[in-house]
Amino acid sequence: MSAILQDISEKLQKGKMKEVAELVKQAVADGIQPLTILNEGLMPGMDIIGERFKRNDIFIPEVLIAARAMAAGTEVLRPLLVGDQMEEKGTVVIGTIKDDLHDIGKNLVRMMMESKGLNVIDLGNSVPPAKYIEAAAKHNADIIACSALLTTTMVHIKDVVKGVAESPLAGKVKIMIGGAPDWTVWALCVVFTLLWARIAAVFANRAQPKTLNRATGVVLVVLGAVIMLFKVFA
Ligand code: B12
Repeated sequence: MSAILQDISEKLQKGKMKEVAELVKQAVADGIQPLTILNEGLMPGMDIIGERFKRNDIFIPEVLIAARAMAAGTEVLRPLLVGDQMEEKGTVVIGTIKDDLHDIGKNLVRMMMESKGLNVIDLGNSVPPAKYIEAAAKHNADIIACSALLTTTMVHIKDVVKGVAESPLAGKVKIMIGGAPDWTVWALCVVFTLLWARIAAVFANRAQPKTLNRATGVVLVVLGAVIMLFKVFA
């Protein structure tokens, strides 16, 4: 890692908001690619914060100030990553799911989507499932994107899937989910969503009941439970 990227990572960990923004500007001026600054400067800093938070080496206030520094850095990169898009390729409604306040990853995904010419409607954080569906209908969206970082909040994603399956948006809007810092959470998210999508589809009578493969659902749930137990007790 170059010295300036290392410096960005270290200042981010210390929560030095202004210095991170200045260093990011400096790195841009030095000709370092915005994605390199993001992936090799800002993100590694946040990863270390995550690890230290997990070990109880630091606590919420330190994480919050590091998160603010990360946001200051990504704001500098935002116009460079997003660029000028002439033609809109579709509309995405994005938000962090109900009761979840983590929005750094969601904001990055928004920027990446905007950089690809998508019109992104950002609903912010702690978004109730019904609000995604209302917004998607209002803006004629092609995609609903849900971010969830907590094991306790990811379960609300199934209500988005269910809500879409039971609304006139069924079959028109695609649902993207992401944001797990931990692969167990992600695996469980996928399991719940797939399972719920199947159940909702059958109840809504929009799929042939014969196509419901119960064995797949059972295997996914068992797999999710085994992964979770392994993670908790290993
Ligand atoms: C920053 C942070 C906070 C900040 C959030 C500030 C903010 N504005 O976002 C604060 C201090 C508020 C916070 C609070 C809490 N946090 Co916190 N937090 C983190 C931390 C350290 C970093 C998250 C982050 O921003 N990462 C950087 C971004 C860029 O990565 P990302 O979010 O994963 O996003 C990327 C991908 O996942 C993906 N992505 C994200 N969203 C989406 C959406 C779609 C559609 C797609 C396709 C992709 C995608 O793209 C992004 C770019 O690559 C993580 C640890 C970690 N390792 O992740 C814990 C972590 C998520 N927090 C955790 C916890 C427990 C909490 C609290 C409950 C703590 C408490 N006791 O109060 C509270 C909950 C508050 C709430 N109700 O939401 C746990 C969650 C554990 C779990 N399995 O549930 C973690 C994993 C820490 C840990 N190891 O214990 N937290």
